[in-house]
Amino acid sequence: MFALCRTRSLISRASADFFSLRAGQSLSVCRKSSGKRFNEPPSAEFVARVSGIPTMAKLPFQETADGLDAAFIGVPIDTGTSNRPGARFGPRQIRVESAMLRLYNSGTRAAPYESIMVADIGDVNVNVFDLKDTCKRIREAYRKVVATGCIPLTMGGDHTIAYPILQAVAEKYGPVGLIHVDAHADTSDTVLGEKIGHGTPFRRCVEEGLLDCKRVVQIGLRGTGYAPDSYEWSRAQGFRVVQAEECWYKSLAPLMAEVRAQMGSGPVYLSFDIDALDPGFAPGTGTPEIAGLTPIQGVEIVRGCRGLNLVGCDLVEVSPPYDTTGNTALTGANLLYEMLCALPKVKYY
Ligand SMILES: [Mn+2]
Repeated sequence: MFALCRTRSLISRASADFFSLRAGQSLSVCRKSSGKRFNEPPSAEFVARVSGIPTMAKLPFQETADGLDAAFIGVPIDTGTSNRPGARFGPRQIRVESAMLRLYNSGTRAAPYESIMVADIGDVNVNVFDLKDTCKRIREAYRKVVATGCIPLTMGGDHTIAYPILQAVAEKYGPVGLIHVDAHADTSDTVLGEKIGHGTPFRRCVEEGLLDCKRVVQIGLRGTGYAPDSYEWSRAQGFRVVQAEECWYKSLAPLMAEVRAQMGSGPVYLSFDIDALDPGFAPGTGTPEIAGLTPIQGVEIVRGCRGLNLVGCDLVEVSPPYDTTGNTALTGANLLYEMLCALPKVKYY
């Protein structure tokens, strides 16, 4: 199911002495080799950032979600993309740019690696020739991940993937609340006659009863549409729609207080399309729209999810071929780290 080098932690442990690492330090620090209770990334004080096989945040790799509270998972597809391709390379580039992530969140004093067990469990083995088969593969892979209560932190991949992920999540938890951050509503019925694609996932989710529609918010929507009110369908379902114009010039911390009240104590899924951010900050994406959110507002949204019963998160639509500086993947990696910090049970100082 998940494909990555199974011998990675063995290699890094065996090579630790060879590369004169300090006792207890290896290219990734896993519980077994370090004597620590939880996995944690190695410090760049002792292990060069550019060394090792790039896993998310330089965490240990393992093949399944067994024993994990949260798992980083890649879903490398872009067959559902309507414009610029390239998101299939998103998980790899996010992992590469994540090498800068350190242990503690200096802004919030979160210490995720002191209280929950997290690892990178590789990628879903997608079918790049068949989107429907890919959706089936994703659903089956995520069923196994969520079965034990592990929270998936997904690196996309285009936004199609949110549909099969939410199928697996709702099967476990029932209809979930959704915090959907995006330039687009992604609620089209069909695109070019197709029901499955990155413009349709949340329409399919509603049709299948996967969402608790009174607990859905869409933030950052903007751009041109096919009707005067592009978000009429969303509102008709009971979603709260917060268009980008309502976000301009202001902190989103007050909005997130309202969102927390809307979500209550029920299960919540966070789906963050990187195109919610302005393409000046995050140009490496499939369907950019101008006048979007700032990275600060993106961080405020994710930090504002702390205290919610988050059961899954994704960061989708990073397209490395259009990301000439790496800043889009870097931003994605940092938002994923912020998602990790927002999870239940994470310790804060
Ligand atoms: Mn989207």
